[in-house]
Amino acid sequence: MKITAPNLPNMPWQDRPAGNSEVMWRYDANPVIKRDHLPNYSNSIFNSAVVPYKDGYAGVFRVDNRTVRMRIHAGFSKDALNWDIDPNPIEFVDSPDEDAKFVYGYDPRVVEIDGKFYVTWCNGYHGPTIGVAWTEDFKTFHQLENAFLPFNRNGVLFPRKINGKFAMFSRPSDNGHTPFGDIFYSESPDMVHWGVHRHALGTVKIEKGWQSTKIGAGPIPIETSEGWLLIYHGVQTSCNGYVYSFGAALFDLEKPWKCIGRAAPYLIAPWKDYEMIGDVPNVCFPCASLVDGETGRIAVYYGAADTATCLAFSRVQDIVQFIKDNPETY
Ligand code: BMA
Repeated sequence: MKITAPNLPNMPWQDRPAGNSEVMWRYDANPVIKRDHLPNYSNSIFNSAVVPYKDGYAGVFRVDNRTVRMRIHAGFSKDALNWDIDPNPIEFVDSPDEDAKFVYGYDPRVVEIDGKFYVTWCNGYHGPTIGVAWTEDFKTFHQLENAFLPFNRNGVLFPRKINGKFAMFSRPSDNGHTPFGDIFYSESPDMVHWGVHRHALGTVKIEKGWQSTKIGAGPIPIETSEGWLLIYHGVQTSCNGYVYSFGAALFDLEKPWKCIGRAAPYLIAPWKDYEMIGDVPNVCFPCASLVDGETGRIAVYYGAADTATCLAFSRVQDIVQFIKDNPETY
């Protein structure tokens, strides 16, 4: 299987522990970024995005500060484990208009497309919608128009143009703790005007399972010869509230709104104390992954309990096989 990703021989990695047969396993030193990483400032650092940058890594981090307001901060790392996060939030420049400025920021994603790094995040505009900006150095961030009408969350760009257009998954929602939600696909000629919307993936309502309430795209989709591999979160409504897990699906390379495979079981669900205990209990929320194109090693960055940032490992080939071996037939 061919994986379109750079070679990252120095990316974070741990072999599957002896005796473990799970498709995905956790970093044994989780959380990799703790809630108090920015002393006297951060309340929590989670649902954050990292990418390869120069001879190391860069990232955009969701930092809720101690007024518990949601901000996004840039950061750099040599090894993608030890992060130097700017204590000051990103201040966007060039916002096209008063009506398209940064209001708040959460759940960022980052992707490199044709040499520019694009950031999408949940921005405020009469409720949540998808903010978009670009940077070349993770110091100056140029803001573009919000991609969609409110309410929307989980805007996740594809890593290349598809049929000549930028492409994005998103999840239309409401203004609250949305109790519904499917993943849609949209395209744009210019990163400003988005249209040609297609329904891509729905919830699985049967027996109130892990992805029965709502779902949302997670890390940037990974291009493989078998299709686009998407890791996405799914939410179940339990008698104790929402439970956020994550799983995997494959989409057609040319028509990425067409799902060609989806695993019925989740990859990771909140089992560990640091996923079950925190500001919002029972949340595993993936926003980024690093993939080594040569070996297929993947490190998924996910927010744990809306408090800290964690890592889990697998191989892209193994996740694709897991989808094939455990198909959701609903
Ligand atoms: C979602 C977002 C995420 C968060 C999750 C669980 O609506 O706000 O940032 O991780 O809820 O609280």
